Amino acid sequence: MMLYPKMNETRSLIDLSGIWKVQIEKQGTNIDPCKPLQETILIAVPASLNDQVIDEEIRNHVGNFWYETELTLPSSIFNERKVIRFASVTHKAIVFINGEKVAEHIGGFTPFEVEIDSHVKLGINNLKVCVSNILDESTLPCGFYQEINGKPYVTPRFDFFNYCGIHRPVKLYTTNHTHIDDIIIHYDYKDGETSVTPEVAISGEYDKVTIEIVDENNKIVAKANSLNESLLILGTHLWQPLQAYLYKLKVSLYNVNGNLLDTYAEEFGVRTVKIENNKFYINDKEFYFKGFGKHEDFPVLGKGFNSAVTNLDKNLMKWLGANSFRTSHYPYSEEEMILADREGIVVIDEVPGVGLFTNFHVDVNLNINKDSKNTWQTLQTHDNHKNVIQELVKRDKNHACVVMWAIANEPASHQEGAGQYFRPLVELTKRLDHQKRPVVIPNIVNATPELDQVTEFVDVICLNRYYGWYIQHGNLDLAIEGLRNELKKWHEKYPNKPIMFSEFGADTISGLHSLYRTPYSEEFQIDFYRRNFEVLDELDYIVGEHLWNFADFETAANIRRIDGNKKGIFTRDRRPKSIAFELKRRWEKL
Ligand code: GCB
Repeated sequence: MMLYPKMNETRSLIDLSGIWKVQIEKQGTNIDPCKPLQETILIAVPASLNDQVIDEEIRNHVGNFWYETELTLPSSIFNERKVIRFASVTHKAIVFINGEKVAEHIGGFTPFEVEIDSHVKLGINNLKVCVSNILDESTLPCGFYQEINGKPYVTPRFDFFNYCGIHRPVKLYTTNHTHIDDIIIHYDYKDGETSVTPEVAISGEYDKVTIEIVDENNKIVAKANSLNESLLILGTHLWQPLQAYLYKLKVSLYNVNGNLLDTYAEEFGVRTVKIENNKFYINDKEFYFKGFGKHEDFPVLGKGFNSAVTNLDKNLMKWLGANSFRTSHYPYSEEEMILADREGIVVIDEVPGVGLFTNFHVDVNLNINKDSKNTWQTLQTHDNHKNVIQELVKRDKNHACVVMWAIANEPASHQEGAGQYFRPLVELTKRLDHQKRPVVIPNIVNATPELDQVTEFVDVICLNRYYGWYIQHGNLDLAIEGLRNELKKWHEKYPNKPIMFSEFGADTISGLHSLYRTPYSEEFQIDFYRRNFEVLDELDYIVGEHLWNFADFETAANIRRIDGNKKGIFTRDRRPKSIAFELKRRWEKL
């Protein structure tokens, strides 16, 4: 159901990127999807809408944005099965073709698609997408929704700008009426041999199927003529961190005359993941995570996909000697995952399970609902949470780069009910994932070893910790003492679980220098990491360090956020702060 769209012998692909029209649905207006939109502005797709306009009201509009374009179908593809696929629309989308509703999707970071044959005609068709950016206590991410004087407001319970729009490519692809819906690549590796058992979902009639595994030289290394056979790769080239090797598994369907009906080649890498005695292993070698929590965030584009930015980020990570990142705090573009596969970059793949703490606000003094009840009695996110896990595992299951799933970030895991909320979600993730990869829930500082109720279910203890910044601000001696104490407690409680830093960092204004090495200066950022690294290097049960953040990023207006979050190792436009060179020296040695 969710294969990445590709062009090949049997499939055509049309990219609908470009300039679309958008009408902002003002309060009290009623937009008729059968009629052309009124008072439209021009907006580029894919990209966030917010930073393309010079209009504060549009940038901060809460509600619906109606997108419109022409969907022109040439006769060369008209008799094929036609599917329109949205790689992501943030956060909710309702799709209309020629005025008729054809699809609806909730969740701003995973793809959805719909077959459109019964709704389209040859030539020009009208395509509209009603995009909503509303977040509330049932959505992921989770926001606080209220109406003041009849006007809607969303206060994010998370620390990044609530960008919206059609963020990733919209594509039309065709297949034969008989087609391959999905491929799950099960494999079992032992002593150089890999037994591959593909699970293929097919719609329609066919007479013959072939499955081939092709290596990087396009040489067929294994072949089968039925869906029930396993294929054997001899002398397997393993997918290794920073030394990727990718095979292709190619499924082809034929009719009785030997005509090719459909074919699809899915890339995959062979690697194993294991946790034993508080160590993390990839291919039976100890693995130490060096890298970042990131964001999809760039000037002008907002959260829009851009292949050059994605590629630059990957090159910057490699330049520093990083080997991994976490898709904080939502699934990233499929193209970024494909790139990570190809370059051997290890990924912790995160769902948009952020904001699950009703008392959370970036500025503690501005806490929107101080007297709110227990998080788990207040939120109604469980159904959407199951959905985002399902959609992410479905999308990313075959990626070699994915070694762990993060099913939330900083939930109120110290509050009563967290265990009941998360236990079934951890189980669901493992049930859905054919590789049973480890599951993590990056932990918030409030959820101390004494109070936390979810760590027993997770495989690696991921800590987001800001000793020296939010705790003992500016006093690094006391900070690392606190850090040492806390780590000791976690380790005593869970001696067999590895611990990693999934976030730690300090806001740093690029170009700000201080003889006294004070907070916000580039010198302080260096000291902050030096002292934190000192602690990490002492402890052999620590399996990784993900710095917060790869780059500065945009947030909502806030007294603690002057032009966004400045904890980047790079600025928002990817210039290095001084720490970058220090980090490069450390990671190249580690
Ligand atoms: C966190 C959050 C992250 C924030 C970061 C910060 O713990 O997980 O989303 O941006 O702290 O900088 O405060």
